[in-house]
Amino acid sequence: FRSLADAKGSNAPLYLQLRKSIEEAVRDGVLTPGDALPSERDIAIKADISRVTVRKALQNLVEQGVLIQRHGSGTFVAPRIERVEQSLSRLTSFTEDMARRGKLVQSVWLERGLYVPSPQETMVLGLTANEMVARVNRLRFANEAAVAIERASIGASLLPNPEAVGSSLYAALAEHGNKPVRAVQRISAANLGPEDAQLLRVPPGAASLNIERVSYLPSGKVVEFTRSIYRGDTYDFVAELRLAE
Ligand code: 16G
Repeated sequence: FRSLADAKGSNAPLYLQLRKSIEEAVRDGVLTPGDALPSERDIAIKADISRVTVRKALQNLVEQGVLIQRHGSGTFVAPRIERVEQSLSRLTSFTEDMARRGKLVQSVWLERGLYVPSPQETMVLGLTANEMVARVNRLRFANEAAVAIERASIGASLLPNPEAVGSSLYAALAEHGNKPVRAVQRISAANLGPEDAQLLRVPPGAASLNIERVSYLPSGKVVEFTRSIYRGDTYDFVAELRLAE
């Protein structure tokens, strides 16, 4: 960061100069994923600029997904996003997919509990009169990188206690004998709004793949209606196609 002191006098605002020098250090491999940055105070002293300026530059880089902040332990270079190939011909859960790839799965709860269903949930899930809906909304991580936002709705008769869902929704459904065996998915491209972008640690407007999944029990009853938002720079969906007869 010393070079910043030398660069003083350049026209660009100081926080942008600091941002650029950190971006270059990451790009050139001087700083690698997982590396801890010095404290705000140390950077401010070394670069001879105010802490407010340092904070602004770091916050900017957190918003851009270059850095991550962990409460209490500091600022780190964000984990590298590795693209994932995902089959479109097998019905699997996020936990199963990531475990197969040897990735660490983590989730942060956004919302979980029993709610009065929306008309769309009632229709898609075929809820009975007065049946509540279990909502299991999560931000999902693979190897510490936020990769997807998932909002799952399940009829309360199939998942009466959403609070008890542990790390895997499908495992919780299996415990009730309600694991889906078939699903229909719709995939569409979109651009992330500011809130979802912030959750996924990418700039607003970044590309996403939005996936709706409706899954079924062997009886044909709908189990799950899930809206997922995947980072556009993370997933390749792959399917095997056969010649139409
Ligand atoms: C997958 C499914 C999602 C399902 C979740 C269960 C897609 C697009 N979505 O992410 O519908 O709810 O797996 O994962 O594939 P879990 O058992 O790890 O909670």
